[in-house]
Amino acid sequence: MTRAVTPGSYDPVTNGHLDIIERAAHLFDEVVVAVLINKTKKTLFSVEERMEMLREVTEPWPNVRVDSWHGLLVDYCRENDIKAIVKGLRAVTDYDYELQMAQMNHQLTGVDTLFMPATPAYSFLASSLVKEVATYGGDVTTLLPASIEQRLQQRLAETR
Ligand code: COD
Repeated sequence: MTRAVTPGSYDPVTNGHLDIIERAAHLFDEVVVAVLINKTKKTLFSVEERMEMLREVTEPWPNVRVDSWHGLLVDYCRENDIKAIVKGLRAVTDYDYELQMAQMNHQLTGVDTLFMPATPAYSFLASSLVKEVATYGGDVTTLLPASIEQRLQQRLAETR
């Protein structure tokens, strides 16, 4: 069985993330979408909320499951017999950072990272930008699944 992981913060999941997850689901027998827990990073949604949203929007793909992890990604891969990390690349700026992580991860355990070019329509898309635009009333309806957009608006209203 070929198994890959698509790690991220997913705070919240965007159409850009989903595009990569769907494409990975067509290439691997199983794809694990792993919410990586970084206690120093302040998030809008809890880990459980982010996982719940991911489960909801990845329902169309039966070979996709959602999990969370605190620690090194390479340890998650080792414990779950995962041989490939799949990352989306939006621009050259992503590449610099991602290349360094990919090389470090390979050096640590031999796990490989596969880069998928972002679909041009989503290449400007980042969860942080979506949150910023939505905070100031900008229209983000085309950037997220409808149910996620509703939850984002609700959370922003609660924190105002
Ligand atoms: N189009 C295509 N791909 C996209 C888009 C888009 N519009 N937006 C995001 N992505 C992809 C990128 O590949 C990105 O890496 C991934 O989705 C997740 O994005 P985010 O923003 O949810 O998550 P980040 O960037 O905060 O996540 C970083 C990780 C948690 C993946 C990273 O820090 C990590 O692997 N940490 C694990 C700890 C570890 O092992 N550290 C040592 C590393 S050497």
